[in-house]
Amino acid sequence: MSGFDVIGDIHGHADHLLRLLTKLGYERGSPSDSFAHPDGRIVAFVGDLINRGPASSEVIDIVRGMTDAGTAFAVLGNHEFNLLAAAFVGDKKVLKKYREHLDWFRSLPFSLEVGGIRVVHAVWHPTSLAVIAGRTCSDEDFLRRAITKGTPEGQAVQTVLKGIKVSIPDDQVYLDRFGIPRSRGRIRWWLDPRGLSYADLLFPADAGASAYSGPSSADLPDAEPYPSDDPPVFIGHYCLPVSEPKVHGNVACVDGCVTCDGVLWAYRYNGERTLDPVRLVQSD
Ligand SMILES: [Mn+2]
Repeated sequence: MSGFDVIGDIHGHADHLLRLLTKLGYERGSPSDSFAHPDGRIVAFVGDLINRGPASSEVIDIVRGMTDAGTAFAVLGNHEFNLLAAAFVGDKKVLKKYREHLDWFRSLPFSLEVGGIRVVHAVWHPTSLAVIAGRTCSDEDFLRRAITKGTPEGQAVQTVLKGIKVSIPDDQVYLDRFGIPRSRGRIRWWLDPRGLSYADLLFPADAGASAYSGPSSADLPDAEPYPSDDPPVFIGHYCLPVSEPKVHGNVACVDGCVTCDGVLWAYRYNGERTLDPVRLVQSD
């Protein structure tokens, strides 16, 4: 089997993507001019190709070129989904540069299971994935339901693309990396939350979180811990600081927040069942 290189949220930073692909050994080929690896390796993109950075169009061109050529897969991120939701309701603020790509975004899957790995933007959540199995936003009726609050499809998409959140006690409310106060925090969804403190559970780690108190099971009715013998799963989404561990057994988050820290991350996967942080690669 040739391996996979899983690349984190790019958010319009085409320069980092180009440097990372080159570092990983991908080369621009002919005649398609898209990137391919001489050993047949395949890239898996975890979603959130767009917004924040200066060159979203160039990022889309590179990723589309690779998926068209069969040298990459991509799943949908919450930024692409929000764009599709805005376009669907006719929001005039949808940027012109994205309009020609809407049908392609609509065709992207929410999750992938290929070659022994699983890829999803935020949470591998079996109950939610069962609700949206085989569906994409190309299905207009599905998209309408997915952007409607209170529908099973809407709830499933929220969980899979945005994470599972827990309310944080008032005295632990914190400012996130963008300076936004957070009274709810994303959790390490792969863990069994029973008996864990807020410090154990919040992802990324939150310096203000209590190591002595944690949520009750009733606060986390949606938690579905990830079995340690299930296939490796790769996620993006969590905007992890450089110092935050990214590999947790058979779960790896490759989103190191290229916008905040100027680093785009990848994981070089070669068939191992337990993931190893030495296989993480950073853009230079
Ligand atoms: Mn993101």
